[in-house]
Amino acid sequence: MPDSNFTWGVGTSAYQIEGARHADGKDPSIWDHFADTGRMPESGDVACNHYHRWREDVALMADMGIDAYRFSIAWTRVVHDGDGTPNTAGLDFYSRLVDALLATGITPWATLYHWDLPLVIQERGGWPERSTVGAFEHYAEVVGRSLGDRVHHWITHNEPWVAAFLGHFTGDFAPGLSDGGTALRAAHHILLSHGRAVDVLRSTSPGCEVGIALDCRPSTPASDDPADVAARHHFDGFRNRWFFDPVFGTGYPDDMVEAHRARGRIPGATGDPIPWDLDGDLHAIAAPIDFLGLNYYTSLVRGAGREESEESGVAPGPDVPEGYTEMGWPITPDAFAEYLVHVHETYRPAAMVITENGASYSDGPDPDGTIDDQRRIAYLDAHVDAVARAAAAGVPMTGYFVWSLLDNLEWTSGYAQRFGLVWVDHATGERIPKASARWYRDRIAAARVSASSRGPG
Ligand code: IFM
Repeated sequence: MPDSNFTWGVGTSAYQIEGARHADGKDPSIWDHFADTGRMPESGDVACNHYHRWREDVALMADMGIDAYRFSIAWTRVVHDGDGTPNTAGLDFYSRLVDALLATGITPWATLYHWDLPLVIQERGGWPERSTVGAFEHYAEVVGRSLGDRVHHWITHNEPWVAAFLGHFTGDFAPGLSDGGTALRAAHHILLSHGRAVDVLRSTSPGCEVGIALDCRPSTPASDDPADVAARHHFDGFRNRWFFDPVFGTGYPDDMVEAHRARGRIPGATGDPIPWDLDGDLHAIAAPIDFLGLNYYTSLVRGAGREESEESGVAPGPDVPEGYTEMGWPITPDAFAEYLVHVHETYRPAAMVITENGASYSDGPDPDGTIDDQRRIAYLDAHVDAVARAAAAGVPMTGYFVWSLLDNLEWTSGYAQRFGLVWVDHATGERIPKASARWYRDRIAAARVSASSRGPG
C-alpha cells in the first residue's frame, strides 16, 4: 500500500457477535423480534458471547497486529426506549471496550447503525417514518457525548441499501416488509439521518473523521444487446447510484426516480418532486464526509428479464475463473479494482476505505486442532492486491478491514456461513485463530516493512 498511514483492520457488528440479549437493561431490536417470530434459523441471543468475552477478542486482535477495529454499537443497549434517557450500563460496556483497544494500540472505528433498530421505534413506524431521523440524531448525540473523546473514527450507517431494501422491499431481513414505496421512504430517512449524524458527531467528537459504509454491487451487461445494457444500468441505479449519488451531492438519479415512479413506488407524474424528500433534505444528506467506506464482496453479470432485487443464481462462466464462496457469490477481484477506480472518478471522495471484504468458507479444525482455510487466504490476498492496484492507479485508498474477526451470526443464514479469521465453536464459545489470521498478521507486517523502506511520501 502507498504509505505507512494505511489502516489495516477487522470488522464486526453488535447483533452478530455480542449475544447477552437481556444484559444491563438492553431493549429488544427488530432483529430480536425477527428471531422471536421464527424468521431466522438461529438467533443472536448468545452469538459469540462477545459481550462477556470481549477481553479475549481484543487479545486476538492484538496478536494479529491490526491497526484498527471496526465494531457497531447496539442502539438498544445505550438509549432506553429508543429515544429516551441514556443507558449508562450499556454505554459503559463500549467505554471499557474502547479503553482496552486504545491501551492495546488498536484504534476504535465505531459504526452507529448496523441494522438493529430498537423494536419500539419500529412500532412507531421505523425508518419509513420521518420521526426516526430525530430518534437517530438523539442516539448519535448520546454516543458521541459518551465516546467521542476517545473514538475519532465514525461510520454513521452500514449498508443502507440492505437496511432499506432487504428490510422493506424483499422482506428478507428485519423488519420484513415488502413494499417498494415503503423501502424508498426508509432509504430516504436512513440517508437523511446519516447527514444529520455527521453534524452531531462533528460537534460531540471534536476532530473526528466521519464516513458511511456503502455496500456496492458492480455489474457488467450479459451482452452488448441494448436490453442487457439497459438492464445493467437499471440494476446499478437500483443497487448503487440511489445511495452514492445523494451522498455525494447530485441527488437521486433522474432515471431511477422515473423508473421507481413507473413501478408505482413514487406517487405523482413525471417530473413531480418525491413527496417525502423535503426542502433541504438533499443538502443535509450530502454533508461532507472524511472518507467513503465501501463494503465489497462480489460483482454480477446482469441481463434483461431478471427482477431488479434478484442477485443469486448467476451461472458460472469465464468471468468468474476464481469460482464462488460458500455464500454462492462469484469471486471477482478484478471487478473490485475497476470499481474502486470508477467510484473515485465518479464521486471524488477525499479518501476511500474498504470497510468490509471477506469470504464465507466453513473450514473447521483438523484433527490436530488447526484450521487451514486456504480458500479464504486466496480470496483475501486477491482482494488486497486489487486495493493495491487501485491505489497505484491514483485512488486514495486509506484502509482495509477484513470481514470478519469472528465466525458470527450471518443474519438469516445463521451460524453456518463462517466469515471469521477466527473460528468460533458456537456451543462452547471457544475461539481458534485460523491460518488466515496468521496470513493477515504477516501481510500487515510485510506492508509495514515495505512502506517504511520507501520512506515518507
Ligand atoms: O455479515 C454481513 C455484514 O453484516 C454486512 N455486510 C455483509 C456481511 C456478509 O454478508
